[in-house]
Amino acid sequence: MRVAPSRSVSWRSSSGPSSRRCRGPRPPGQRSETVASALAFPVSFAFPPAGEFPAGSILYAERLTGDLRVLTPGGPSPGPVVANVSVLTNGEQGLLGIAVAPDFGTMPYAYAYHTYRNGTTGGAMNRVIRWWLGPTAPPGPAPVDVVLDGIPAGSNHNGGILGFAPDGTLFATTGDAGNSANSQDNGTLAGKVLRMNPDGSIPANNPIPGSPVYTLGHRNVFGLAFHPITGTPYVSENGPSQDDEVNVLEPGRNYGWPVGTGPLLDPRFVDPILTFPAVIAPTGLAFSTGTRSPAWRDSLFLGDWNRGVLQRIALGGPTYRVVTGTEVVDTFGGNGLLDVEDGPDGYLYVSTADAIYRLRDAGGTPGGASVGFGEVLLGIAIAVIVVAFVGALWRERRRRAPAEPPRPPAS
Ligand SMILES: [Ca+2]
Repeated sequence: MRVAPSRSVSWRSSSGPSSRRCRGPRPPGQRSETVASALAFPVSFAFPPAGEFPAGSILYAERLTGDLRVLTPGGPSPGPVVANVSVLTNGEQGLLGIAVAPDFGTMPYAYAYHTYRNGTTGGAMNRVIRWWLGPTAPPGPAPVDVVLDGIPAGSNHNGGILGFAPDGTLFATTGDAGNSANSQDNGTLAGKVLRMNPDGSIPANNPIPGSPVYTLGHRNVFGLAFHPITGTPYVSENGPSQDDEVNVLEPGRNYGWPVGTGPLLDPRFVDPILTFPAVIAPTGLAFSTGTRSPAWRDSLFLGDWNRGVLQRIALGGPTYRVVTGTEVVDTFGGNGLLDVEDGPDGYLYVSTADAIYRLRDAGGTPGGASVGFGEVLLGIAIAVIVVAFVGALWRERRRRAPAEPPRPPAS
């Protein structure tokens, strides 16, 4: 068993890349097209169902301002502010994660995880809030409704990713808040993955009665996704100077930090399904539902901050915990990746420090999929080439026909 050194991976921190750094326009990855640029650290984004916002809209969070903004098709970029919450932004703090309620059409709540100054302790703390974005909301910024409070904050390791499970419960990832002992202590919400009802109450079937703690032993989690078939949560996890991980969550289980990292082969701990020996600083995680790219269906997609790489992780085995292959899908170079999401239009989306991109599909057209503008243009181009080719053949045949020798009679 290895005891991990304490050196931390500093991504999103004030000492590392941040939105404060002056960046010029950067090209997207080779497989991606720009959805919106000149954004201010869109650390997390989500797709609200059509209703309060036009179909195809994207809600995104700005880490350093606490603004929730909306991109609408054909609308301005950056998008207008629809909600705001005050944030502390030391190190990796800020407005860190957002999610929209699964029943957003009737209950238009946007959920957020942010760092703030707690009035009682006077110190930094993380919490989960929600904003009502419905038409009946009073004028002005949407009021803040606290869902879960009391998550310890540090300058680094604040976690902050939100996601709704298929059963409608809300998951939140945290970090050890700079104190690794937190991760093995179920008396604190730091170093955990948390599960709650949308109103912040504790689900009756949580592993620890009355506690939002779902799993323990995490160092810092920036990626969360639910398997499309099993509904099981998967997370990406930042190791110290080695052993970044992808883990499958089992309720009540221990993922090892700080006792060790990577595969520990110890029955007390759940080993990762994938370990990266060198530090990549893993970030967003999403499953593709594959309506655009059948070859990607039910694959896991992982972004990272250090390399700016989006990779596909193919899964197999009876419970999809066996990694059957990995491949780099796109590279963004100096653009570290933040969030990765599967869009309602069937395309994968990623965000970097200043933009949101959409990935073109992996090839193959599934039945029933709508045809995009680019595909129509390609079809027209192919048709023009075919018509021109056939026409040229026909003219050539007519021109040459008189000179052709008579065919020999069939024997
Ligand atoms: Ca681990």
